[in-house]
Amino acid sequence: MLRAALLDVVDPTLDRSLALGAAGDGALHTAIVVGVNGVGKTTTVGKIARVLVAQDRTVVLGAADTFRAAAADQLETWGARVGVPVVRAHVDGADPASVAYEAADRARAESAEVLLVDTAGRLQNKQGLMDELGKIVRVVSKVSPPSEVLLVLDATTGQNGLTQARVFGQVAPLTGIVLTKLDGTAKGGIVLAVQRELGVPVKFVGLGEGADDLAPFDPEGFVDSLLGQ
Ligand SMILES: Nc1nc2c(ncn2[C@@H]2O[C@H](COP(=O)(O)OP(=O)(O)O)[C@@H](O)[C@H]2O)c(=O)[nH]1
Ligand SMILES: [Mg+2]
Repeated sequence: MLRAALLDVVDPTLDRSLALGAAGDGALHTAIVVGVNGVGKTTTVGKIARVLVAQDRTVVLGAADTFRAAAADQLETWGARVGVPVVRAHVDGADPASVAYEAADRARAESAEVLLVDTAGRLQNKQGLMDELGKIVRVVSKVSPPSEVLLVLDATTGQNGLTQARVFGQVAPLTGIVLTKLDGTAKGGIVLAVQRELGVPVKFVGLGEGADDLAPFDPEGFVDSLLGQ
């Protein structure tokens, strides 16, 4: 009965596919990845790019975490690994929104099919972060309104995951959740509450640090793992 009740909460009927159009549809589709520091945003961007490349789609990455140069370096490493171009700031501390815009502009100029924008997640300055993310969404929307805004949550997060969801949900309508670090001992049960709070599904899970360690969310497997089966 518990298993059935949990499965009901997870809701296996939700559409968990990425709303990024179809190969060859001629349009540019944009996804923005948000979440607090260290949850796995940059890694997730790299992994999603890998999935898209495997589907023969052309991808551009935007490094809109300009706070630390290392963040753009990390995304560039992912770009090289999966074979997609990365647009990054020319100077340290550049405006994240202008980098995001430049990435969108390049994606459009190159007739790329998907733009993935990586962002910073310093929650310490909530208003600053919201302003920054809001501006990123606005400028990118001038070129290609994001059809996905993915919230990345770390499976080790507890109740704070709900706070994160509320904060980021105020910036832009979130369209999906990525639950990372599910390869560890944490089971990530908080996503059930987050999914209900936001009304959007968990779409992917992160199962490691490698390029292929991203999997579609499996409601049954998730519930069984929660129940220790
Ligand atoms: N074990 C594990 N580690 C992950 C996963 N996703 C990301 N990481 C690691 O978590 C750390 C932070 O990831 P990063 O993408 O830089 O987080 P960001 O600050 O949100 O961009 C890095 O060491 C990643 O390799 C995952 O699914 N499993
Ligand atoms: Mg990052």
